[in-house]
Amino acid sequence: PQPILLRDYVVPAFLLDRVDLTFELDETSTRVSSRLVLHRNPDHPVSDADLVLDGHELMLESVLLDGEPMSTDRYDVDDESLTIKGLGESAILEITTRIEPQKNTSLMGLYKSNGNFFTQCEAEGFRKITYYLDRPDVMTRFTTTIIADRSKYPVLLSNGNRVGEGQYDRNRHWVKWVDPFKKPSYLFALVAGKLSCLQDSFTTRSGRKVALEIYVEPQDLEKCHHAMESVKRSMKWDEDVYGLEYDLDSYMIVAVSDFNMGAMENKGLNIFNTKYVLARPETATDADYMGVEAVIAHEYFHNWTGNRVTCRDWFQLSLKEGLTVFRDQEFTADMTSRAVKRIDDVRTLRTAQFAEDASPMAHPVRPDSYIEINNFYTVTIYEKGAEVVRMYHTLLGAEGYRKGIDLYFKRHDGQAVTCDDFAAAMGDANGFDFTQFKRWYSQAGTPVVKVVSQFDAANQTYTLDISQTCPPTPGQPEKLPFHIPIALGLLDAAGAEIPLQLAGEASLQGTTRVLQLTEASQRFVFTGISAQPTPSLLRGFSAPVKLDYPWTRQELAFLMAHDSDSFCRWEASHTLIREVLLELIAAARASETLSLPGELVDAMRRALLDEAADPALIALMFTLPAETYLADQVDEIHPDAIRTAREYLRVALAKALRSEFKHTYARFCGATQAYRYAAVDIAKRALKNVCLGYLTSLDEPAFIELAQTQFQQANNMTDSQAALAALVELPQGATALADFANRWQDDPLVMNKWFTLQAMDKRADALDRVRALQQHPAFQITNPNKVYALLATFCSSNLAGFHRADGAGYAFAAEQILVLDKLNPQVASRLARSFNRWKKLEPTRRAQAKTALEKLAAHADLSRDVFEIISKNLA
Ligand code: HT7
Ligand code: ZN
Repeated sequence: PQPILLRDYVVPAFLLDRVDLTFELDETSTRVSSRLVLHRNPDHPVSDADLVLDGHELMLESVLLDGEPMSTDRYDVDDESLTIKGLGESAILEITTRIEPQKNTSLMGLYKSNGNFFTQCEAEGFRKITYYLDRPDVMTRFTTTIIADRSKYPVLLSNGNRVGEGQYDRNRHWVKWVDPFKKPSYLFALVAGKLSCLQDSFTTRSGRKVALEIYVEPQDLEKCHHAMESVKRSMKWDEDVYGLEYDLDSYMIVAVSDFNMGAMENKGLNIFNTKYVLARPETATDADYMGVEAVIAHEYFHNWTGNRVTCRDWFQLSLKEGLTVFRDQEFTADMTSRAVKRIDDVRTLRTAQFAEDASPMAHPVRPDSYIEINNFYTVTIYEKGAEVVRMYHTLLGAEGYRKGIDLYFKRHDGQAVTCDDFAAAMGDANGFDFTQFKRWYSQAGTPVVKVVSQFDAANQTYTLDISQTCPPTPGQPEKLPFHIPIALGLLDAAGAEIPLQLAGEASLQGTTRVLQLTEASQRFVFTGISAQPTPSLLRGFSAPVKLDYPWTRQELAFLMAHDSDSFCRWEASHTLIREVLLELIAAARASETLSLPGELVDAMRRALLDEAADPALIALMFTLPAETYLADQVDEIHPDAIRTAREYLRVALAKALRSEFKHTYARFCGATQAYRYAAVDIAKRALKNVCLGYLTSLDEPAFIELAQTQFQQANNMTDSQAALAALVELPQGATALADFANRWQDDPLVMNKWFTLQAMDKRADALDRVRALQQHPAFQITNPNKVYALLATFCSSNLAGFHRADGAGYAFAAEQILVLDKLNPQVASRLARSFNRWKKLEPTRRAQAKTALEKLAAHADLSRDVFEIISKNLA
């Protein structure tokens, strides 16, 4: 397959005035009739260009031009397109195709799930429904009529407003929808089936009443209340913070259990993975509740950042995704705890995105080529893209950022635009030059920022020499300096913030400063500093970089206790633990005796006993970095050494702080009796369950009993899952797992947790367990959630299990990838990414991984999705 290049972008040859669609849904095949009203685009460089409509896996029945059947010599059809030659300035085309949704396992286009019909059109799924200009810069108004059996499909939904309905023939009914807003095809949606609806309403600040409807399978209706509250909170927040109101009369959400991603922002008709809609305390954890709220917000926010203003082409994907993730992150920060949210996001960024940036799949936030666009819904586009938007906010301040956003909507409402257009609006609204800053869009890789400090007592100055480098990434051997905002503060010996003044400034300017690093290296001199301070650097994680500063362990412990920036307090603990773990990994590799440094124990003890601190923050301090994150910190990956070191630290901390963990567990044990989804309660549960995890690692009967009691008595899934996780690898685990499965066998989302816990099993036979679990009646390979819960978790997160010394993990992954590739290439390609670290493995495993990759590459009929991942890994 040939890559698509950004530099080849050409405006469309034709534009659409309107499109009318009619769907006749049926069990064996669906007929789709489309009426396209089109005209030539005066901006296209070729004045008599052919009309090339995208289409894939369609059966063409007829083509009419201006009401007359077209003779077959006036058009060409191949696997990817329908080409119509010799059109004039304008035309009306009527095209009828047949498709077979019941055979569609890719979950792109129109497909069936549990007997109901759903669509997924982003990025290029609409071409699996009908021939069309399936590109985001072709925006038009859609009218959709759906005809279907009334008893099997009582609910018929599409975008916009319902304008008519009636009986079509004896068994079939119809509903007609009109979407008043121009949109690209990727935002089209259709749903048909037996669904129940939770209804509510929201009155916008200008006084319009919007009907809110959540559609789910009937048994799930009672699990939708949290989602509904989340919709209302999102609508209110977008009005308050961005001044943006909802624009249709109704906002519909439909939940589906077979879905490749989290959710989809189709205009007025969002389609969601059930995982991000359904929640009640007994079945959903605190993390699930937060996930529902965040994804609902994310999709709702897309109504403006994505739908009203969309992307010109798919290279600009981060224009809508990075911006919308930043918006949902800030929403969650406002709804819960800002510090905890920031730490969570930074952990994701470091664990997943920094890893991607260091892998053969590294790409810029605005890629300049791709083979399969579905492979570019990545942590780089989403999470690093959000960091880029956050940096505009940091550089401009809240007010300047809002001015830029307002100008962006004023200029581009109803348009399909680029990341450059966004940067221009931000710059023009504030008189700020973002020329260099835009390198964040074009250069891949994680910059390393090195800081060297010097205190001069005689002159009372404190000097920071800050330099930046960025490692090479595929196709980009050399990088130019980035424009990096570095927020920092200085603490005096008592832990108080020092007011800051840079040389050349007339006055003190606050205690947190944002320095702008634009050169390869720069010097910043603070004046009026009378004693050696402790620097608190990269406050709030002000840029997506790796920071290199030689703090001593004492300084890190000091920052943990005193920094006024909560993120940096946590960061200090993380740095301390990472350093200790890296030493332990080296010792484990050398088969030396492992030992726990006293400074770490003391600092962690102080943190645990600090009753004034937010328990959520303490819980995060005690959450050890993931094995995969540690794998990215070493030059050569020895999975067993990483596991040995991490497990040693866990048990050693448990032994050293046994009574403190016991005391803290008891402190919070009864503190959250009746379940409430509230930040204070979530924090208490988090710390209590962290303590339980450490205590059970001691393998003492009293603590195992504690976990068993919690497991049996829990009235919420957070506590139940935490207790099960604590037990799962112990002899008592088998009974607990069986009880859990027995209770929840009919709840697919809960069973996903059961699969995930077992996929993470640290015992040597994890692979055999995973293989056995594939035979469990609750596992279906056609359901993406199940594949992610069991197979992807094992291959991507169980470091030592997947990277077994005998290579069996690689052979297993390769076998599953081939099976999945025939069913659902997107899911197969996600699994293929488990090989992304292979070049850093120790030699034996590296050779085995390479063999597995080469065997995969030898299959001539791989999908573009899997081909791209495998070929880039082998390049
Ligand atoms: N914008 C949505 C992307 C999406 C998607 C992409 C490819 C294949 C399936 C998909 N489902 C959803 C999700 C979002 O970012 O909001
Ligand atoms: Zn999105």
